[in-house]
Amino acid sequence: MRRYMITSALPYANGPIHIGHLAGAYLPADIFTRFLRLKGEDVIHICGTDEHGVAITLRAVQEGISPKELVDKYHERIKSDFEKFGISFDHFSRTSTPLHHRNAQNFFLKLHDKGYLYKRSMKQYYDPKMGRFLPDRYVVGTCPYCGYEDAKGDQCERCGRQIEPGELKDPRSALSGEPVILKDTVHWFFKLSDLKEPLREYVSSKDWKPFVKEFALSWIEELRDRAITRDLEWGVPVPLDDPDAKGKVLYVWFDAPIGYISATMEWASQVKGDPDAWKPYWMDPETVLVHFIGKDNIVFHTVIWPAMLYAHGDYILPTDVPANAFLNLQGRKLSTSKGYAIWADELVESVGQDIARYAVALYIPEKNDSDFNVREAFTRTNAELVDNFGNFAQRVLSFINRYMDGRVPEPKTLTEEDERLLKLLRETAKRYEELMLRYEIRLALREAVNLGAEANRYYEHQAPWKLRKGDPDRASTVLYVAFQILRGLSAMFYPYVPASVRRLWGYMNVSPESFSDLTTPNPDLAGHPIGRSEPLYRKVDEDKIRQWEEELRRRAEGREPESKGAEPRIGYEDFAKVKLRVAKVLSAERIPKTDKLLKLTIDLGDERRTLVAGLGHVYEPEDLVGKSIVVVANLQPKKLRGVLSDGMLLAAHDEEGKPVILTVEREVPPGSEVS
Ligand code: B3M
Ligand code: ZN
Repeated sequence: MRRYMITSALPYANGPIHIGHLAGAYLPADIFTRFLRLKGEDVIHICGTDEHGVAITLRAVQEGISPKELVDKYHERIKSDFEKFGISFDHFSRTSTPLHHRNAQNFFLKLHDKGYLYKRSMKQYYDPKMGRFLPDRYVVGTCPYCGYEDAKGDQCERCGRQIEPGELKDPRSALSGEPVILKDTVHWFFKLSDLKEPLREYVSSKDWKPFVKEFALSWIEELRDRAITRDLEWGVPVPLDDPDAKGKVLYVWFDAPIGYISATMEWASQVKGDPDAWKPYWMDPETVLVHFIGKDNIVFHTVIWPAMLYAHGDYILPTDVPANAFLNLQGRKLSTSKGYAIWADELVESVGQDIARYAVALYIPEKNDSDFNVREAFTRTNAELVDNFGNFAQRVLSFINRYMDGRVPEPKTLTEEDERLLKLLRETAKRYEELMLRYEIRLALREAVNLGAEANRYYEHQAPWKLRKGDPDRASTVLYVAFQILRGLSAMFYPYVPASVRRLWGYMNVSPESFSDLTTPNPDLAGHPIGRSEPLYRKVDEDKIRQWEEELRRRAEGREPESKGAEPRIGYEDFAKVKLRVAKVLSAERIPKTDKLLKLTIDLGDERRTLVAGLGHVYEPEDLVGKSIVVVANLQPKKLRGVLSDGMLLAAHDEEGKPVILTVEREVPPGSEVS
């Protein structure tokens, strides 16, 4: 048994979780972890919300609430998003806890005491209007190289050059739009340049994904000391008795990864009930420490965090950092701020947890950016999960229930074809396992799907429903083999679609044994009683796929949401433009040569008006006289059959479309407002 410490990047507590987050880190981490658990390894998967940093404070300003209110809100939301998606953390914490603040401060002090930190004065952009220092990327100005006028303070998006503080011309604040100044401030720097050698050695020794390793190595070559404190009120205060430390907090990327350790400590005391239980996970060199992250976090996890751990000295360094590239959606970049995403919760509500997980798992951007296309995603899920795996399960179990007394039959003579299939199961499981351990989560799934397809072909070809009468022994053998394969498939599908496989295990009456048990054909299963089964999945139908396509087009174009029935909603302001009033009908007559139109004279309190209404086929003119009706009083007048209609009467329409006029429930004076 090996010990694994698995982490997923701590999401910023400033927005809900969407499929880009899930595909980039949480889903592959969950699949990997579930696989290890099923293998019987000692594994914990830790996560939590990242609640500090400028991104949080700015979002709080935008939402008009305090940073504390913001992180409380999104901590809960994110936690529930993950639960809905079936991401099974052993513990989900947050970085605003007192325990974490203490840990981050102690970590800082340890590096300080060991001489890895030094204080230095530097110039930094300052927004006099907002009264705050600004991170470089919140400053815009003219690029000194290419003259681009909207260059960011750290990099020009047009020419791609890095820009040092002070180089930007006419710098302005991206927040207030006002000119910014460079102001002196003091910060603590981490002597990363001293650690080049050990870091290079560390990364070189690793068998990481090539793009991760190359990225880390090239970064190490350019390694410079970095400020690890910031001028901000929100965060972990710098724990030094130094007047310069006042008003300063630890840089969010310094405290956040320490959050992995804090969360594990919390798990130890709160979940395990043993406050020391976290130690082997972070201190024993035998532990496999794995960080699942998106590619924008590579440098922090492969260079800076290992440097922090190395400098600290008490902890192990990451064993592997299986970073993923980015997920796009219908060919476009996802964007939380622009609302262009599929959110975790709505996807699960729409298609169910396992269909959602499967669809996203198909697009884990393991090597390159990938593009989630709803039609393709659901079509493939329908074919691979519902038709291939789900149907096979249902066919085998219902056949056993119906014709074999609900017991896995005794095999008679195994044919070459039967043996081939059982062998294929063992071989597939082996390849699956190897791929999984290399984080080739998509390829591992291919193995399972291919075996499922092979099993369906076998079943179809053997056609036990035909053998049942003429050759019952043969039918028994086929069902025996099919059940063994199904059991193996269940283990391989489990990490991807855990809830439905748990249901399946219930139907099969097998307890979730280990991966290797489940994927090894077991002769003792002959005679094993199974339970009633139900179909595992429902397909995503064409209507739903179209709805998603339309909805995503709408989001891409930034159009307002439309209610069910495609009715666009209006705001109250729009409604308030319509002036509705009660009117009394003074007289009514038919307009000659029409069969529907009536000309009404109405009393609006302070004025009389004429209006034309298409009621003549339902109402006699005299029925209307004296009635209090409701009219739109501020409609543009319009001529109908030569009569100017100045207003419009409201009527409901019955089952046959015939008008039924609106009246008031109690008499009110003519002209009364309706709203
Ligand atoms: N919160 C960045 C991100 O969500 C950051 C990850 C922290 S992991 C220690 O992309
Ligand atoms: Zn430029």
